[in-house]
Amino acid sequence: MWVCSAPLSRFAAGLLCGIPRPLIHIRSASVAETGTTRAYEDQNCEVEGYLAFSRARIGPFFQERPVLKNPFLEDGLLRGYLSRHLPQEAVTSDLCAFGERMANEVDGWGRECEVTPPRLVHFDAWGHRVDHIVTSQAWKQMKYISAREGLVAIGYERPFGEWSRVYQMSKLYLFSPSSGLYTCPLAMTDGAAKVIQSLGVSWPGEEAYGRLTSRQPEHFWTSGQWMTERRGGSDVASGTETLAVPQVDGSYKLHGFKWFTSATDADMTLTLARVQNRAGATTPGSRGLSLFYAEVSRDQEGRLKGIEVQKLKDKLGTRQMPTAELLLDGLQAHRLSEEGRGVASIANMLTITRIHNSVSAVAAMRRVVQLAGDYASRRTAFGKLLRDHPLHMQTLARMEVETRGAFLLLMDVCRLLGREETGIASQLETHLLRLLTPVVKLYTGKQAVAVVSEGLESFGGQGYIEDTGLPGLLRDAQVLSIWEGTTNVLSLDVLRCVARSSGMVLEAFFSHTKSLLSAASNVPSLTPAVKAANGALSELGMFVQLAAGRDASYMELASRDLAYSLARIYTGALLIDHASWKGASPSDTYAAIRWCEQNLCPVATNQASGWYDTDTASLDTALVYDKHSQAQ
Ligand code: MFK
Repeated sequence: MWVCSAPLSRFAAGLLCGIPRPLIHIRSASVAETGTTRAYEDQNCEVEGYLAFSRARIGPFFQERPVLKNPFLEDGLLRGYLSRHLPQEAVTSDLCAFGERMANEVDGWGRECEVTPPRLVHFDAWGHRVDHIVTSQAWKQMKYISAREGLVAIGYERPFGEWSRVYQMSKLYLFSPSSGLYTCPLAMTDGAAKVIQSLGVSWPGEEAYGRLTSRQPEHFWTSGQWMTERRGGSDVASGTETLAVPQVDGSYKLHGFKWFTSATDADMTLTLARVQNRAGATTPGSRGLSLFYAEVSRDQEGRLKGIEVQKLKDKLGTRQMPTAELLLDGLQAHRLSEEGRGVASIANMLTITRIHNSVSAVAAMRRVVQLAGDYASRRTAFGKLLRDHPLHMQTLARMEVETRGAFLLLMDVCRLLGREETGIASQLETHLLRLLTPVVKLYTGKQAVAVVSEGLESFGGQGYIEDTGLPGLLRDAQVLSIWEGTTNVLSLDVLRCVARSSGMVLEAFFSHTKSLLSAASNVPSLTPAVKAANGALSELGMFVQLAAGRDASYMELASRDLAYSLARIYTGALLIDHASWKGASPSDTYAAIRWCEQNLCPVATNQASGWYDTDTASLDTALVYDKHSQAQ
């Protein structure tokens, strides 16, 4: 207990020696006794004889901290969505217990992963090259819990049939913000299992598949996804230099340089390389790439076989996770795909990792909204709690609307994935899944940065302080729009799938969105939202008609706005659909209305303003490189 003693008072007074003495009067118990901010404020009254900045004057200063509560119980939309679509008691009780673990146990490990980042030991004490990536105990715990909780396994055991992916991703969504970025290796592990499964589970991938989908921690493996080389990560077709040299036993030796490899402590990897023919020649471009499987192992001396870890990357965020530059110097590997079918074969992995990316994005938004809401119920400013300031609540409500929309978009893609994997997806649903996978990834990746940034601001200066754990949320969010395809690369992927399907993916989009909206058209409270979404859908239809006659550069300039329009309109329809469900809350309706008040179809608006016209590209370039100054 902190008390003001008379001797201390006299000592302090003696030290002052002529300096004007502040007046402090202590009339209440200490903060530690009462535990309230109010009591602390009462202390800052007047008492004679204290130094301006002595301990007694400053007091045991503290602010209320936001408390992480069970993220399952705190998330009304998640629980509403599940009670509508997957109401099984086994799911609810598992997610509730898992959420409890997040709040009481796992979140602390996640913090430990952040403050104890991995390090690379190149040589042992005797000069032997070992290339050990040393990770924290907490990081290892994450691997253990991932296996035990079936965070990958659920997607393959399929305990709830077509809804198993929704269940798995809901669990990952609870795990992600507390996981110390362990969701990254899990994304790649899930993606690798999916690729092996899609190519047929047989040698050499058979054992790996069993391990990737195992619930036994000692058996469980994680996988890498080594795609990015020195010449860049987006243009895989021309950037991949790694050579695959055939061996007499049918295996290959890989020689190349992987420039970004995430979670490099993985047990195995999938990677792309160019098969060298007998004359030493390779096929350029995408058609020269094949998909390989390699295990990461050590020789008897402890050296990595066929791999040298050049360095660990020094990154803005995701510091919990080892990201390395690797020299592949004769790494033994097995070809999984047909020759030249590498990109098409790894595309299954990209679909899965892009959905995982969206899980992390939406989970980051949800986490910051939850913490900000909790803080607003504790923190007083200008004489009242933050939650009693309407402008503050408006800001949090806008974040909440973004988060809800993103959540429903994500879950719908998980639903579609589950239907496709269980063989019950219609042609329309298969098209929707192909179209919406890049859309959900690019849109939620961007939203996450905006919402998490706004969330940090809602804590005032504390949001900028490292040991609150809050800045890490923003740093980690920033990668979500970069890896697994940047916003622009994914916007072009949207165009590519429209073209390759001869527009069928768009037809599926229009058809399904219309049916969602017409099902809700008899709900009076949703009328403004339905009207806005229908209007935006018509605008999009007109844009598509007009764009049919335009050249590739017009479409390229429109592609990002097109992807945003698809995301906003479809999400609006999902919010409306959810709000029209009989178990929905008034807040579900309010969120749907608020979402649909924004510009749902920016591609139509910007098209009308001439943003994609022929001369725009050169004007954009001139603007970016403008060196003209009035002063010259
Ligand atoms: C929190 C968790 C987050 C996850 C953590 C993961 C950490 C890992 C970090 C990384 O590894 S980041 C690096 C990830 N790299 C990328 O995402 C690459 C970005 N670039 C692209 O996505 C390009 O669009 C692509 C490399 C795919 C373009 O390559 P190509 O060779 O020009 O593609 P092309 O010729 O259009 O398509 C080749 C085949 O693939 C076609 O099949 P077919 O030959 O049968 O017609 C395409 O249909 C198919 N394909 C391409 N993209 C596809 C696809 N299929 C399905 N979905 C797609 N998205």
